[in-house]
Amino acid sequence: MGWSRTHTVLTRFKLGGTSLTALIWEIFLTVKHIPAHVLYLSFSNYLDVNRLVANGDFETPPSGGFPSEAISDGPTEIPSWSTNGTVKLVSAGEKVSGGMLLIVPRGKHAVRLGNDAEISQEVTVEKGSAYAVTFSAARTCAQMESLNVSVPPASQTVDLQTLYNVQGWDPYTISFEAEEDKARLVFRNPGMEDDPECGPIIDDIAIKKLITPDKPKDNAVVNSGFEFGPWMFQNVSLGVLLPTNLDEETSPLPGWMVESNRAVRYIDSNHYAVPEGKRAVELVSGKEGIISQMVETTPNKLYSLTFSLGHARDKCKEPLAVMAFAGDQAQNFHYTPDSNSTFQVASVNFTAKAERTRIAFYSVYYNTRTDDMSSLCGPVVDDVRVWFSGSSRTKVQTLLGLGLAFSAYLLVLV
Ligand SMILES: [Ca+2]
Repeated sequence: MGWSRTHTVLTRFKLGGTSLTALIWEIFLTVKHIPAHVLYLSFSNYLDVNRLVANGDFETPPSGGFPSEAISDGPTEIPSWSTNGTVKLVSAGEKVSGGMLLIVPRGKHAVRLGNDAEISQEVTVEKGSAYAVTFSAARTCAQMESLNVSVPPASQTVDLQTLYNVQGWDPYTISFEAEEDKARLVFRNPGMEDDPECGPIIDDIAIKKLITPDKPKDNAVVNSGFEFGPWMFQNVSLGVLLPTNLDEETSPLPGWMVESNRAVRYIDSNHYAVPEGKRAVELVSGKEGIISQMVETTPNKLYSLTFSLGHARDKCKEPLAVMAFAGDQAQNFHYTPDSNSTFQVASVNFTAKAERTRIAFYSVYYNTRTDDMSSLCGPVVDDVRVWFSGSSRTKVQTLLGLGLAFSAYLLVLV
């Protein structure tokens, strides 16, 4: 974050803040060299708002007021959004006909999409760049509810059938590559349910430009520590679900693919134990949640795949184990609880057979949390490395050889 932008944020904050916060920021301003991450953390809530698309949280009141407070019964307009079909603004605490309480992920309002209904908005993007869209979704009554998210021509249907946690909603992310400088973001309910009160609820729609990090010299894995990924709300503790990628080219987690029919959870160090950096993945879907990457290799060379295997400290019931694949090698690793650390390092040796080798991970077990016995959880994977193991083995052997020679020399001297 540049200083001028920081200052703008500070000034804006002061305008809306109380005199006490203004005073605190005056003191901050007089202190030079404030680490960027300190300011970033301090303003995380402010930045959250900035990352939402226009009225992405559906808290902007329509001209006639929210339907729960409005007198007229006409169709509701939703500020900043175009709608098609039965789209309703819903409020926290409302009940559907069956008496079921509607779930509003955050704040007081969200939208519900009826049969074949959609909402859309044009967003400004940079042609050729990749973006991740993060949104929260909940199903209402139907078991088979799903949500189609598209940025034409890219389109993806997110299955809302699996409840990943007991709160009844989850943040999800999908990605797209911008073909023009404007993109139309469309959320549609593809379902045709008998009950018109059914249909998915969506909230908190945010967008983030994706950056693919450079591959480090000593590691063939791109985005090896999962630090580059979709937007996460700082004050939401549920992580972000990464559904199946339809397109290998654009992933909300650059470099990685979710190639199975269930999601994996992208987690942050604010709410979970993360082995390295601020982000990692939690394998929450057993064998049905596979994360993979094709890494560049040299045929016939000996490689080592190493990774951190951890516990997210989210009350996940053990045992936790992952199956790790590297080329034709597959090996399972059990997480061993340790009071001093939340993770351990595991490794698989393999000989590359081609110029690209698939590495992949899934959870051996289907785990749930011990407190509610139903929220899905699992082992954490982070800090994935693939490197030549032949060269380092030679080095070790050379060192051992030198050591032996030196010992023999000492013996001769004695
Ligand atoms: Ca990490």
